Amino acid sequence: MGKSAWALLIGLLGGMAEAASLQVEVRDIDGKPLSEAVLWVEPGPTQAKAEPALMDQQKRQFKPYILPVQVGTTVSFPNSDPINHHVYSFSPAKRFELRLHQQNAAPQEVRFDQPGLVTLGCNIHDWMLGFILVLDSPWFSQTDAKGHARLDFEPAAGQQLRIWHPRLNDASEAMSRELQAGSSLSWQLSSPLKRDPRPKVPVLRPQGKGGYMR
Ligand SMILES: [Cu+2]
Repeated sequence: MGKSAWALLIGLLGGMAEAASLQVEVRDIDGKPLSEAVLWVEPGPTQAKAEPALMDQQKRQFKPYILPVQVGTTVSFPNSDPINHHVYSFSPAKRFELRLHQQNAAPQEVRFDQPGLVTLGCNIHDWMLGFILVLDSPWFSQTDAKGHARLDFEPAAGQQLRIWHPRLNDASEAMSRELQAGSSLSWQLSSPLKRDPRPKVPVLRPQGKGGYMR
């Protein structure tokens, strides 16, 4: 094969994005599985499809509690409760407020165009707390009840696996790891988890004809 043919072949191979899949298991310092932790690989491609996502209001709580999205994602905020919510964020990555009226009103949408953590609250229900983690990568996943997550990504030099959860002690170990060749990774945290920041949700009290209080 001539020199130019080799160059062409190498060029073709280099251009082929080979997908990899990584199984991650996250455990706390006591070996208990950590669920809902967000894991992602960065850097990722800047241009990738950002699929729409949903942050619902259910039983006077945000659902899901933690929502990872890629930069550029439009998140819709439906209201599944028969009462109003007044959702807000003061986070620098995205400041907004939404008055969500009773069930069946068309959901409102917010586009998240900057990476960062967006903390959600509700002006009517002080205990409501939720997070939208806006990531500069389309390669993310979340741990299940067993602390397991599967990440699909395209390997490249210099990539890191990163983790976020509201109970992680970010002052401690680096919240990122070099990605090593291999298909599974066990990540045991080396410092204790912080307290769960979620305030207690008051017990629902029926009022009148089956409605809620507030
Ligand atoms: Cu509310």
